[in-house]
Amino acid sequence: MNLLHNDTIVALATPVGEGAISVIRISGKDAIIKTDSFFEGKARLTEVKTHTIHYGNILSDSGEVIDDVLVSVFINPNSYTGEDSVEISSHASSIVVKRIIEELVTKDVRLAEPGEFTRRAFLNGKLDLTQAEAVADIINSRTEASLRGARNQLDGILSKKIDSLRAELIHSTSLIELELDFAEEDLEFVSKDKVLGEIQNIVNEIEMLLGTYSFGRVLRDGVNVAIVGKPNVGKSSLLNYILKESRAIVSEIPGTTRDVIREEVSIDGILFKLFDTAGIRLTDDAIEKEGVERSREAVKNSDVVILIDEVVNGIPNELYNKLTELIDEERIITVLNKLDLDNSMLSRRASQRRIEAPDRGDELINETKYIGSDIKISVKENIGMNDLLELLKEKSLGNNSFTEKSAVINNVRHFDALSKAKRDLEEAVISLNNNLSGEFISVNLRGAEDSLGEIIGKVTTDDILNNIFHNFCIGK
Ligand SMILES: Nc1nc2c(ncn2[C@@H]2O[C@H](COP(=O)(O)OP(=O)(O)OP(=O)(O)O)[C@@H](O)[C@H]2O)c(=O)[nH]1
Ligand SMILES: [Mg+2]
Repeated sequence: MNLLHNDTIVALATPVGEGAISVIRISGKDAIIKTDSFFEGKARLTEVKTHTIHYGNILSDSGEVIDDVLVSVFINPNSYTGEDSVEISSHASSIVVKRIIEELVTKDVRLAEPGEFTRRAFLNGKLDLTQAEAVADIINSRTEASLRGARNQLDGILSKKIDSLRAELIHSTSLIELELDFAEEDLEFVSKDKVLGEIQNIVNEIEMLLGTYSFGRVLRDGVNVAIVGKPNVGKSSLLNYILKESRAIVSEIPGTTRDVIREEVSIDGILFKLFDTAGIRLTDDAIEKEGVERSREAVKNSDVVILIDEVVNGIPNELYNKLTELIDEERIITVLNKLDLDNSMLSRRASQRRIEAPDRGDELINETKYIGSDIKISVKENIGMNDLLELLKEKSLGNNSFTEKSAVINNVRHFDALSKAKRDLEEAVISLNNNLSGEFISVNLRGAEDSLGEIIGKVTTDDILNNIFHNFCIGK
């Protein structure tokens, strides 16, 4: 997509369909004049001040009134895109909207591509790239935490951080290049230690940002949680409890859930995508086998797995080991359910993971077959459920101290660019320590500078832009 940036574009900015109002957005050098050419109101739009609203009729080519509307006028550079822009608020009828846009198209106004308004805002310096990405994140956010995270990015918290790292880097590079200009042979750095310290400092900061990635992703995309275990242990009951509705069928017949059931719920503003799976056991039943296969897939795609069994059984070691082949041990929560059936009810409270004999008859105790659990609960009697939810949040967010107010990265583009910058800087440190020629060091520093610049859009290519704006909706 190689778009002209000075033509005039139009798109519906509000959802398609019936409603109170639709907003049609027009931007580009002829936005005002073209709108004025089919608008009949008290004032000529070409003569009004910026940021004013005007009531009038939109007329068809033949002079028929299509709709009465409010037109907002924004004169460059004081608009979202930085260009002359107009917003027509019409009645929200798909026919009205269609006719207004068609009229504009006959006046050589082009239909906008997805994200083209925001792309222009970026090209005109209204937003940097992380802010443009945040606009898409705000639109897509489905929980309060993801909204706050995106809002903070749009406010420029991440941009400022990257910008200041880049400025520090440019400073170090200039020190090195200054030496290059003066030194003939071996660089006798007056400032070698200083530069090393500066670069190391930037590396540390980058590492910290990289460390926020999983938190940022959780904020933005939510957490995938698979609930797995043997049949009949209460997986679907747990799902229903968390959702606060009887979504999955619960029965005393083992093998009730055959397929993976996927549901979403927001807990404290974080989106959890829950996958209730078919009970895992060896079986000849073809459907059940397929269900078990799907459970495996759900586990592979999850961020956290809840492995559940009954207090009278214990967590089966074999199943636990199988899970660890698919997912990191750190991300498994082991839960023993049906604590209400345990006569002794020894600990009503959550017990931390420890190797313990399962609570079953002496003759069945076999420490190699069972392992201890993170927590004991009863879904039925509501015992330990809050502790379980807390544990789930803790596993999902990790025990880090970031908040939505910290500079946080949440997208793979930022992660890759920062990783590359870090690699370049680490090479520069090695070169410095080995007293290699300043030219080597300078190349690495410049590479890192470009990577940081890519994040905020100081350095950019059409490919990067196309990739980003391609995911936007039309009209944004
Ligand atoms: N006593 C007691 N029964 C429970 C508890 N939680 C679930 N159950 C019962 O255990 C049985 C199985 O529950 P489900 O939630 O269907 O179990 P599941 O793990 O989804 O089973 P499958 O889908 O067959 O793999 C049902 O009769 C539930 O009522 C609990 O905490 N205590
Ligand atoms: Mg079930």
